[in-house]
Amino acid sequence: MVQVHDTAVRDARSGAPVVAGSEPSPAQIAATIADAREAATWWGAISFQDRKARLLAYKHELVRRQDELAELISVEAGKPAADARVEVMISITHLDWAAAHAHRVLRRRTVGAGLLGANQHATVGYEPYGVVGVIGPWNYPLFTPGGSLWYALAAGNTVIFKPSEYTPGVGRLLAQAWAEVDPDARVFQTLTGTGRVGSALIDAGVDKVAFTGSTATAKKVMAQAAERLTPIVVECGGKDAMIVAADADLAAAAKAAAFGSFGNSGQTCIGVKRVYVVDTVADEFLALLDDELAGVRAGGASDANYGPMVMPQAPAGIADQLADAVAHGATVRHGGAEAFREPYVDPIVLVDVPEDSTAVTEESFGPLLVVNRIPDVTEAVRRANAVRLGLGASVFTASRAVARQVAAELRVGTVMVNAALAFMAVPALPFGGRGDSGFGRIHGADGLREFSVVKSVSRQLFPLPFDVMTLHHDAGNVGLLRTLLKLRHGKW
Ligand code: TXE
Repeated sequence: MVQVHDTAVRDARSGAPVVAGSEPSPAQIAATIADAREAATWWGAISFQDRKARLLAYKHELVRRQDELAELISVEAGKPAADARVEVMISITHLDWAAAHAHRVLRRRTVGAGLLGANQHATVGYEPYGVVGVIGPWNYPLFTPGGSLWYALAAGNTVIFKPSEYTPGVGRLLAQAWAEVDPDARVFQTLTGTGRVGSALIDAGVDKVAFTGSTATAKKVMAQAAERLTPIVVECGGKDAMIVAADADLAAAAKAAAFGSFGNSGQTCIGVKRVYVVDTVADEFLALLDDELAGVRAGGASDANYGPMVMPQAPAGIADQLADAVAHGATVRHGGAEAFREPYVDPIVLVDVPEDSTAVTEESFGPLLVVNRIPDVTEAVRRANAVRLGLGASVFTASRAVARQVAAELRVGTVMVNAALAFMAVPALPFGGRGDSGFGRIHGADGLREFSVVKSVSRQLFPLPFDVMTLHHDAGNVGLLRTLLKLRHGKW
């Protein structure tokens, strides 16, 4: 039976609880795992085609319920209606891609056996782990966990989703939609609750954990998973830099910086957090950014530019970074104290911020953007790489050679050229970070393999004329091996 246990669903704008709920007991968590494990035996054993058919039926059910889903995302995550719609569209695109590509990516394939293995037929295949525990954040309550949920299901795993305690309703709807299309609803179950439930899920012995959230929490989750040697993929925060070269399309860069920084109230792990603009075009870029931000305000109306900050303590964190930057000599170009109308925070743009201030070195999970002038792109790359977070980055330039070189030098998982956040629309692109932004990949072929266990098979076709896998070596064989090695790998 589907185990779905609700905590309160609340409106991110008013904080008012929408639906009351309670956390699952340890017994209910154990029962959920047992159900998922039982379902994993058949879900992992059916053909790729059968799984694809069920995933596409699930996709159709989510599309049928898209209005309810978008409304729930808007209420719980405080997003304007249009942003919630975009999130649904992008996430469904990923679900479709995972369903359509799992067979091609994961089917068993023959690999070359080489000279030494000439008598072997060698194949590589990808098998499901079994039960995958997905622990998600609240900022993109569908798109972000979907990057694990869809790919884990398509790889043949059953999933137990533990959504953020700020967005339990979306998690509940996803499980209920599955139950609508699959008689065995144990394939996709949701357990709502706080981090305690996430921790209990790991303790209950899922076969793989997919975590998305803060670096601090990721370290706790990883330490706990280590106790059972449970493999984990970790998607954490970011401090993405946008590099604007002298030959950039400055209007496009300013538009991308505005949306990439302030969309979703800046609560985007791969949002634009720092702009490094070549000083010869900095004034022009800043003037264009001013134009982009003219009249942009946070608000509760469904047509607001962006919504509230979801976490009650988040505005204080942004205020601290603002104060630290100003205290170290930064200039406030937009915002300042008057930007704080909690839970709303209007755009804050700081210019010439010292690189050692917290507004540069730490994640700003809110509407705060740093714009620093730099002498050239080389210095921009150095500064971009100087922080421990390495999720994504973007570079605006007319030169493909410069774009290629900058992309190669940036120590991040995703680089966008002449755009911000564009990767989200390309399901084939794996997504993930380096350093404090985490490790492992979701999305794309790598995302499907992230939720698979590799199994190699070699089948002997005939015995070799000389046997080297023996306890009784023939002196002649040793001499033959010596000659073969020299012939095959020796230096001529
Ligand atoms: O994270 P938290 P939040 C990052 C974003 C920011 C953070 C905000 O950059 O840093 O996430 O999201 C559960 N054992 N990303 O506040 O607090 C908790 O209940 C097990 C990056 O949600 O870390 C929630 O479900 N679980 C991302 C989840 O962990 C625990 C995109 C995350 O909570 C737990 C979005 C514990 N001990 C946000 N403690 C990306 N890279 O894609 C808490 N949880």
